[in-house]
Order: sequence, then C-alpha cells, then structure tokens
Amino acid sequence: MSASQKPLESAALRHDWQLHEVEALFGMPFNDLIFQAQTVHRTCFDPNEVQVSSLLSIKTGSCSEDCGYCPQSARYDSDLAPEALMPVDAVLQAAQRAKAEGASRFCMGAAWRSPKDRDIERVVEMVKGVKALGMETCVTLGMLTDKQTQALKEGGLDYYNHNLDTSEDYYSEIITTRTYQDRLDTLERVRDAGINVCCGGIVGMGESETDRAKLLLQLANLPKHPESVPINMLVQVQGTPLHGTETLDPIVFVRTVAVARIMMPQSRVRLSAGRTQMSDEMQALCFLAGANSIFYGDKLLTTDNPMTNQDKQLFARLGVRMGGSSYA
Ligand code: SAM
Ligand code: DTB
Ligand code: SF4
Repeated sequence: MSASQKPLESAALRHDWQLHEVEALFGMPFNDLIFQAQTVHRTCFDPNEVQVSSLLSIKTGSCSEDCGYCPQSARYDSDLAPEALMPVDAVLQAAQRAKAEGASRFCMGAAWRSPKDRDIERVVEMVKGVKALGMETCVTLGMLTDKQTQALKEGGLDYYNHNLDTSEDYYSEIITTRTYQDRLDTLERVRDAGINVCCGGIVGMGESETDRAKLLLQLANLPKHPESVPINMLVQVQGTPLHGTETLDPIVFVRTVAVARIMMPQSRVRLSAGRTQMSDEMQALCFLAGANSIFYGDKLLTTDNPMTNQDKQLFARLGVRMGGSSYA
C-alpha cells in the first residue's frame, strides 16, 4: 500500500467498530488524533467549508417527556412560555430571514413526544413552503408512525433529526418516558422511507468516557451512517435536573468531534448546542477536528446561540466559507 493510498483507506466506511477501538481513539495523544481526523476530513470534504442550518421552534414547551436536559419538558420549572404550533406563514417568514442571512437548511423543531396526524398536515405545508424558498428542510418532531413518515417524505422533507442523546447504558439516567429502542425504531422508519437521517447526541451530561464512546459506536454501527451528526454540548438550563452538572473539559469535547469524524468520514459532523459557552479558539479546534456544520442564528430552539454577525466574523478570521449543503 503506497502512502498516497492511505488517506482514502483511512476514510473507508465501516459499520463494525469495536468499543476498544473507539476508546483507543479517545485515548490517543491529542495532536495525533486531530491529525488523523483532519486527514480523514480532507479525503471527503472541502476543509474550508462549513454548512449552516438555522433552527426554529415551531411548537414550544409543555412536553410530556422527562428528558433531564430539556427546558421544554412540562415537568420542570424552567420559566419557558409554552407556544402552540405556529401558523405556516409565520414559519415561512422566519425561513426567509434565515435564508437572507445565508442559511442553506431550515430546521423546525417541536416539543412533542410524537405528533398527531393533524399536526403532520401543517408541518408538511411548512416543509413544502420552505422548499419553495430554495432551502433544504429538516424537522424534529419526536417519534413517528409509518404513515406520518410517509407523509413527510411525500411532502419533500430532506432530513429528520432524532438524537440518540447518549449511550444505551446512561440513557435511563436522563430519560425514562421512552426507550432507546423507541429511538432506534424511529430512526429505522426514517431511513427506510428514504429521508436523510440527522442523529447525534449531547455530551457534558455527567456521562463517562465509555458512554461517549458507546454513543459514537451506536451511531457508526447503524446500517448506514447518519448523513448529519450533531454533537451538542449540554446547555444547562435553570430548573432542569441537569442544571449544575459538572462541565465537560473542552478538550474532551473536541476529542468527541474528532472521533465522530474518523468513525463517520462522509457525515456532516455538526458543532451544535453550547457554542455561546465556547471560545472562538475552541470552535476553531472543533473545525480542525472535522466539524463542518453549525446551527446559525441567534436562537437554537429556546436558548441562545451566537449572533450571526459573530459567526460571520469567526468564519472570516478562519477563512471558512458557508455553503455545501448536500450529503457528500
Ligand atoms: N421533541 C423532539 C424530540 O425530543 O425528539 C424534538 C425536539 S428536541 C428539543 C431535539 C433535541 O435537542 C434533543 O434530542 C436533544 O438532543 C437536544 N437538546 C434539547 N435540550 C438540550 C440542551 N439543553 N442542551 C443540548 N441539547 C439539547
Ligand atoms: C440538535 O441536535 N440540537 C438542536 C437540534 N438538534 C434540534 C437543538 C438544541 C436545543 C438546545 C436547547 C434549546 O435551545 O432549547
Ligand atoms: Fe420533549 Fe424533545 Fe424536550 Fe424531550 S427533548 S422534553 S421529547 S421537547
């Protein structure tokens, strides 16, 4: 094997990762890990291009689930004003603004355990309207039935976001109202319907290194890698059970991005929630480690995200271009 063939080989798509291999990646000297991640990244992507998606909460709060990180659960006192499902035209106005700011994808999130069929009808109208603006579409609505998944596909939905959040072992510490298997079933439904999968997790929830390795193992060993892999740093919201959790070492966060990049070479790894707490230097390290997508716009769903001007400045300092929406 010549040296010139090695990068391609290192970016081969694998679905048979073993835990000890993932743990070994996490344990590598930092410089070696980042070099390997950047090498893989360069075989599959333009290293100076980052895709940007904007988020909108189309239905906020009053959620029946007990996800320990989430300010939208009705069980916690997080000071959030609940809002019913938005009208289609208000959503399209927000999408138009996101497009004008430079976003290529518009992601609509709803605080549901699972949608009702009549909710899906309105969401499909939103999807059609956003596509007509020339943007890619993504929704995250909780668990879906086959019929609902089909309706979204027929409406032209590009991506469905549904996160595994953490390892199967740690999951019951965080959520008790639906199972890990429920999530895997929804992901399979979305995949089988031919919708692109956006699936990742949250770190900084008090999980162990092994939990982080097992989350990435689960994602990379799916029959097909998710096209988009959001890595969220927990946003600690007052009133939620996870508020007050010991914060994660930023270097460990960067390592998590790098390991995700190595394990899922062709996926967009998204530097997701938690950026308001990150320095520009830390975000630059995440891009070096292979992150090539962000949430863009001053709000995530209910919490703050960096202002668009701040991100534009950061991209200018790094010589990064916004764009490249499609799956490699
Ligand atoms: N209700 C739907 C569901 O849970 O599938 C969709 C919306 S939910 C808010 C989407 C994702 O946002 C969650 O799966 C979780 O990964 C992420 N998220 C929610 N609150 C968060 C927080 N405080 N910090 C980081 N990520 C968070
Ligand atoms: C994802 O992985 N992160 C986004 C998106 N998918 C839907 C949501 C982050 C939410 C952070 C807390 C909030 O703003 O409510
Ligand atoms: Fe509800 Fe989703 Fe928040 Fe869980 S993450 S409480 S399902 S909105």
